Order: sequence, then C-alpha cells, then structure tokens
Amino acid sequence: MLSVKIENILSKLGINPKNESVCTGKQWLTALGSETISIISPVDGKKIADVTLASTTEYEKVIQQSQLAFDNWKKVPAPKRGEVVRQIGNKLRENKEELGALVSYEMGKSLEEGLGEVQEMIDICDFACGLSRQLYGLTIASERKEHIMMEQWHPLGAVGIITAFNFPVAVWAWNAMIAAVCGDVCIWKPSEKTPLSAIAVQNIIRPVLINSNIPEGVFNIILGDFRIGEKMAKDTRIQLISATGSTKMGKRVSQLVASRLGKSILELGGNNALIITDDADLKNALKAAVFGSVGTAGQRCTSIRRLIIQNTIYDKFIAQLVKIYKQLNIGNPLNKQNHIGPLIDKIAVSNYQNAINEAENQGAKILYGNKVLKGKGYESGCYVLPTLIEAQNHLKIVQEETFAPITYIMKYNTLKEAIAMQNDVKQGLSSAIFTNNLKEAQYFLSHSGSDCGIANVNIGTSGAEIGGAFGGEKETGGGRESGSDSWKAYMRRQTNTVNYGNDIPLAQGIKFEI
Ligand code: UN1
Repeated sequence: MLSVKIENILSKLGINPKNESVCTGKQWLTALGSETISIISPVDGKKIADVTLASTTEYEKVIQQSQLAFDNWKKVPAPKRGEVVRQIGNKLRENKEELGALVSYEMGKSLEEGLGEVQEMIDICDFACGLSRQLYGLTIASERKEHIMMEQWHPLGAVGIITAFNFPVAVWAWNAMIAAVCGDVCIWKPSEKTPLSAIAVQNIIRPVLINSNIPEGVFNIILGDFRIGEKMAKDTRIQLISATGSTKMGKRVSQLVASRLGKSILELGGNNALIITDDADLKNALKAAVFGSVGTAGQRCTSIRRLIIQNTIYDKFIAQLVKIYKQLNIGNPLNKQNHIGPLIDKIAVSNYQNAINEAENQGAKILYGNKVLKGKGYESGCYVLPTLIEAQNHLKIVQEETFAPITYIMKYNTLKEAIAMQNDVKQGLSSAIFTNNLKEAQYFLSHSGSDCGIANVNIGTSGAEIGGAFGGEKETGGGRESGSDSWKAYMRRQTNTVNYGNDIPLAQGIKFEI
C-alpha cells in the first residue's frame, strides 16, 4: 500500500485544476472556461478534483505563444535542447514515486505499472538527449560533375500531442521529448479522463523550464475534450498531430488533418494475438499470456486479445490458464498484492459486459470470468473478473478491440493457419509467437509472417521498450513513435544540391545553351 496519502501527493505535485486549464510552459494561465469535469478515481470511486476545461480564448493564447516560441527554439543548437530534456529526465527521476502513484490512482493501473510508465518517460529523456547529438542527414552521390547532394533535417514547427487515458504520461514523453530535441514546440491535449497526471507532469518540469531560459511556449498543455482535439486537428498552425486512441478517433483526426494536408502520426487500436506452438516453453508462455491479457486490466493498446494455440497442447494450456486466472488477486492497484486493478470507468465496465454478451450471442463459449465485482474494496463499480472466451476468429466481436481484460482463445493445426488467423483482423499493432523452433520463429518474422508493426518471439505482445519504433499497420494507423528513427517524422527533410564547379550542367543530361 502507499505509505503517503493521496492528498499529500496531490499537494506535493501542485495540483490545483480548478484554477488552471492551460499552461505555456513556465506559467499556468488563469482558467477562463466555464465548463468543469469531475475526476473520479476508479480505484475507490472518490472524487479527486474538478477540472476546468480550456476556453477558446485560452486555446488561441497557447497557439500564438507556441508560434513565437518556435521561432526561438528552432535556433537553439540541438544538443542544448537535449540538455533541457536531460534535466526534465532528472526531475522525473526525483518525482517518480509520486507521479507513479498518481497515475495508478487516477487511471487504475497497478502501482508497479504506474512506476514503470514514469520509467518509460525517464528512458525516453535519456534516449532523446543522446539523439540530440545524432540528428543526421545523408550525402548522396550526384550525377553531375563537381556537385554534391545532401539531406538536412530541420525543425518542423508545432506538434499537437493527443494522448489516451491508458498511458496518461508516457506517450506524451515519447512524443514531446523527441519533438523537443528536434526543435519543435509541443501542444499537449491529455485525455479528459486523466488530466491530473498531465498537470502533475507539467508542474514537475516547470522548474527546469524556468531555470533553463527556454522560450515560453515550448511545452504547452491544454485541458479539454474532443472539441479541443478537433480544433487542433484543423489548425494549420500545428504542423504535426500525433494522436493515440481508438481507431474511430484516429479516422476523424486523420481526415481533418489530411484535409489541410498536415502531417499525422496515428497510434490506434490493436487486436493483438499470441501464437503458442507445441514447441514453446509452456511455463513462460503461460506467464506471458496472463500478463499480456490482464496487465493494466487489458487496457493497453498492446494487450493480448487473442490466444492462438496449437491443437496438440490446447486443452492442457487452457486448463493451466484457467487455474492461474482463478488465483489472480483483483483489487486496489496501489496494494502490491493485487495483480489487477479497476477499469477506467463504468462506461468501460459496460463495454466489457456488452462484449461478453455479444460473444455468447455469436456462439462463443465463456471459460472463465464474466463478472463485475461488488462489495468491500469494489465500491467504485469498476472491478471486473478477467475473462477467457473460446471463440472463432471471424466472429464480429473478436474482430473488434474491446478495452477490457477479455481474451479470445482459438485452436490451430499448422503455423500457416495460425498466422493467417492472426493477420485476419483489421488492426495491425502487436503480435507474438512462443516457440523454441528457429524455423517457426523466423517464418513468423518473415514477409509471410505477422503483418503487425510489432512482432515478438518468446515474449508477449505488450511492454515494448522505448528504443524501438512503436506503432502498427492497417487500422492501427501506420504511425511510429518513440525510438529508432521515429524522430524523422518530427522534422522536415530538405534535399540540397550544391555546385562547387565552374559550369552549370543540368541533370538528366539536358542541354540548354544561351
Ligand atoms: C499504449 O497502450 O498505448 O508496449 C502504449 C507497451 C507500452 C506502451 C503501450 N510500452 O505495452
């Protein structure tokens, strides 16, 4: 259990959301909006705070400030920008316990996962700091005599970061830390379900912004709902929108951004499968199947939604899985004894119930779960039993992403059949196989294997490290965030050709004499 009271954490993190709804970095602007929302913890059903949503006037102020900031920030040498990000990482280190606990209390994920999320932020700060000295271009051989060609990467402008409730702080950091070293300014719209964690982050980084002399307006935050998201998507002053959330939301954002020919990075729904072969280490496969399915109460975009199990081990595996499910502790996520916390809210609970009902109506068989927990410790009404359902892949409900701990289980004969099943969904985020057979593993990773943005061997589908590019194909949206060369999406590429000779030859051998 937490050793400090949540009230103390809120006060230490300086949370006063009634008065603050937008921040341009160093200072919160006085809240002008008239709409408020109450933030209720799914952990105990208690109100944590009321939050005032930003008004149009405040939105304008933030955008204008961000434009001024960009003019200065883009001129700061990238390694100096990296130094600011390094200091942000240190502040997060200092406040890891409190921020992790707040994330857990506001969102409902386990304390361990809340701390892990803050660790992801710290890691991406380290990564981005190093990257600030490695924003490299290419030189390319020119077909013309005494010419060189090269590519440069310049800062892009303003980046709108729309994040979801399930990773209330880490996904901002994946985007903002990279964008910042690239010379961009950031405008963050956190989920209206978890604004307090976002306010806390802003307060944690403020001393760095105040002391480091960076222009006001590099790291902005706007508290609002989908209307602010739509405004951002339409706003030509925001060059890139990076949005995380449902496929439905992503389609809307994508259309609005595309209609003004803006850029977007979309990280949307997944329908992730774990294939378990009879060559697998079954003990490890079980662990991965359970954590991937019930971690964060099934509310990760990378959560396991489908288990595709080889027929020879099918019955044995399921029996062991059900046995483990029966032993899982469900309850207050701040208590380390518990494996599973609540769903984010009651809407999520009814989505869970509806999905199970639909699965049954469509002919699937419930093996375990299907219960909303009541009684002491479950007063918020958001705790549910993780659920295992034997179902066929083509069922309508199996084809959809339900953000809850529901796992559909299916059987296969040949690996080709398993891969076909795994790919036969609209989404394409994460995937994994358990096998000790090199040929099977390699085939899964080949062009004829998984069609997802993430494909793993002998680990689950979730828990990606920040060093890799994160994102997926098909209806997952195609965006890549975080590590590898994802930074390129946050910069504009410029191709330069320089003639250092005395003639002016044309490309393609064209002659033009005057
Ligand atoms: C998400 O659920 O939107 O790979 C992100 C993972 C985490 C990130 C998930 N590192 O599960």
